[in-house]
Amino acid sequence: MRAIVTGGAGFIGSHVTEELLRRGAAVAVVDDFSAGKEANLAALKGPLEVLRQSITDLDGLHRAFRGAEFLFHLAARTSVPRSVADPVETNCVNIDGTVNVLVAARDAKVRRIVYAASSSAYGETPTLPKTEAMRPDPISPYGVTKYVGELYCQVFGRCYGLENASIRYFNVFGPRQDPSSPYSGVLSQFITALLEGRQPVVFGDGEQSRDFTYVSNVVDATLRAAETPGVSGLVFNGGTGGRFTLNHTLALLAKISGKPANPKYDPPRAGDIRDSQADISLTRQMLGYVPTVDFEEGLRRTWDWYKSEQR
Ligand code: UD2
Repeated sequence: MRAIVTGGAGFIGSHVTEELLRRGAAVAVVDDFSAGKEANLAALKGPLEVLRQSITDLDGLHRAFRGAEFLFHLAARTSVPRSVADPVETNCVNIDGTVNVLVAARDAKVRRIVYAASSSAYGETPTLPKTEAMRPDPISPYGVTKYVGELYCQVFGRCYGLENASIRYFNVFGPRQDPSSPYSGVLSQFITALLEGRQPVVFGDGEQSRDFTYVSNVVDATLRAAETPGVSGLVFNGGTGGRFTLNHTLALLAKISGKPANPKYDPPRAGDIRDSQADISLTRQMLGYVPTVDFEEGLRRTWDWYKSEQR
């Protein structure tokens, strides 16, 4: 099997790449290294090709995708606040880039594309947990772009017969998540703050909640979306079904690390959702997905990884 992973040098993409290699696939990573890192791929073993290539360049994608059977599309400008600060850039990469990926996948006769969608598509829809049947109502430019990507995948299925499935990732965390940007995921920020003896910063009152999902769970859901027959055109939640506040998360981290969390509270961020939680019944039923690493275990593994990186 030859698989392409766009964004394969990034946090989640490198874990998808690692698992594909472990299962015997030949993998080509397509990444412009704007957020991806060589270091994320350094320890991976197997037939891996790394192509420095932006998804905003259609000709380059046509060359890169030749001979590909499966395509995992994870390349994106992530981050809600970055999209609020620069909606044009987020739109250009996440929507124009995704259309390029779909055109090149169609022309390369890829068997199926799996798209990394986002829980941000739900916005502030009042009901929890979120089911895929709810009408999306994003409240940030980032959420709009990730939702439009799903629609484009489905439309490429209808218009050109390109098989597709989308997994809406719910606040994924784990080893290799880059903590260094102000736009980095909250758990990478909290953990490195504690390790470096800094105060973690909480935007808002800390009572907002997320379905924090350890990365191996979404990797499993993503590969199932590629290999399960009869799911083309569908969208699945990739979460755990749980929900934890930031305050509770800091208490857990204090317990794991043995260090007091002592957070600093700043004003809330624009575009932020209050609560997020996945209903994973459909993913369970149609893909046979069961999350195997729970939040606390995931936090422990993640803490251990950042600690080992510090040395
Ligand atoms: C959104 C999506 C997520 C993924 C991600 C990609 C939702 C519910 N989730 O994550 O699925 O697509 O975007 O970027 O839309 N925070 C702090 N201190 C910090 C950093 C963040 O308090 O140092 C807060 C932040 O204000 C927010 C929460 O932590 O309330 C989570 O923020 P995040 O950036 O980790 O993820 P989020 O929910 O925007």
